[in-house]
Amino acid sequence: MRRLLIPAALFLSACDAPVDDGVEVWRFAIEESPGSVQDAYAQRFAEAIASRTDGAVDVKVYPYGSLGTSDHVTELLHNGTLQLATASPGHLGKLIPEVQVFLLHFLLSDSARANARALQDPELLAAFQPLYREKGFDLLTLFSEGQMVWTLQEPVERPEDFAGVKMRTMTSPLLLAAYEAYGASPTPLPYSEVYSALQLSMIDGQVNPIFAIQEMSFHEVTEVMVRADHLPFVTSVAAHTPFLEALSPERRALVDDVIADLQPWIAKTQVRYNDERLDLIRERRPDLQLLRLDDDARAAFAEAAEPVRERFVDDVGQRGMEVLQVVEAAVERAEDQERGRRRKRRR
Ligand code: 6CS
Repeated sequence: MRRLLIPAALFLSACDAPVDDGVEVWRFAIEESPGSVQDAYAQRFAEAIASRTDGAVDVKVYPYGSLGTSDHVTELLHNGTLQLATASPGHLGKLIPEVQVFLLHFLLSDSARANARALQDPELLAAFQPLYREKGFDLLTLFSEGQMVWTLQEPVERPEDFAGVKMRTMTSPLLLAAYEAYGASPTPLPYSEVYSALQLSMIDGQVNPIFAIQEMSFHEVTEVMVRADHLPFVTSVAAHTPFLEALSPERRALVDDVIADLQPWIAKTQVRYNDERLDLIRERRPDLQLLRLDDDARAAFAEAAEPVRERFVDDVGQRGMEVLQVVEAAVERAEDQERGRRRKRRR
């Protein structure tokens, strides 16, 4: 991990949150820029906490870059410099290998509603909590930021079309296997280096939800966007465990309440962000080719991706197998419940 220069004011001695002029400060770092889905979440969380504590707690949001890369943010959460942070499996998988289950293609649903439901499944959350705890974190929630879309120089309609394509991936090791399964040449890079790597043709493509493609201007250095509904971008919100444990029971309950309240809101907000940003991309790059893979093409990718599940279990071991089963069951339940909801509405 690269060395990080942390602003001196961030150094803390205790696990208690710092107090500034009588106001308790909770530092919440995100892995994205202002205007992103994670920023919307963190700002809304901050507003809710400020209003429900009558201003006694100030949640300060640190956007991507202000504290380094995702790995740096995770390190700062671990040592208690931060109280709260988003931690995405695409990077966090290096520290908690089991979270890489959320990087397996075609495991989650192609329905945003079903994914939102599955990620709140109590059994699923309970399976991950001890894995976070072992590393000194509390898992507060998981949410989807929308289906990831491939941005490429050439169209890809079958797995074979990926042969030799230099794909940027996030830094969790399983992502290499995911793209090698399609015959691509994956290159892990931090988020901040993707635009220049595309511009300099060091990579041919990358994969992210649409709002992120627009926000990071990847559409400027791309010819084709391909939507396969192969994987929603999942993130987690985590807290430094000693910080949570030092909270009064009322404050602890407040955190849980606010997190629960935000869940339906973020599920809708991410859909809106992705829709709006697609319109912006279309406006700014009318020549950009937009491809949506049909069921046949998706089935070919799903088949090519299948062996990566075994690879995940081989690499991660028994606990990998367990979380895979838990996630599969949660997705099945969520899809059933969504089908039931749609049937009821039709009646
Ligand atoms: O691609 C990445 O590295 C990043 N993508 C998103 C949408 N959020 C954070 C993550 O680090």
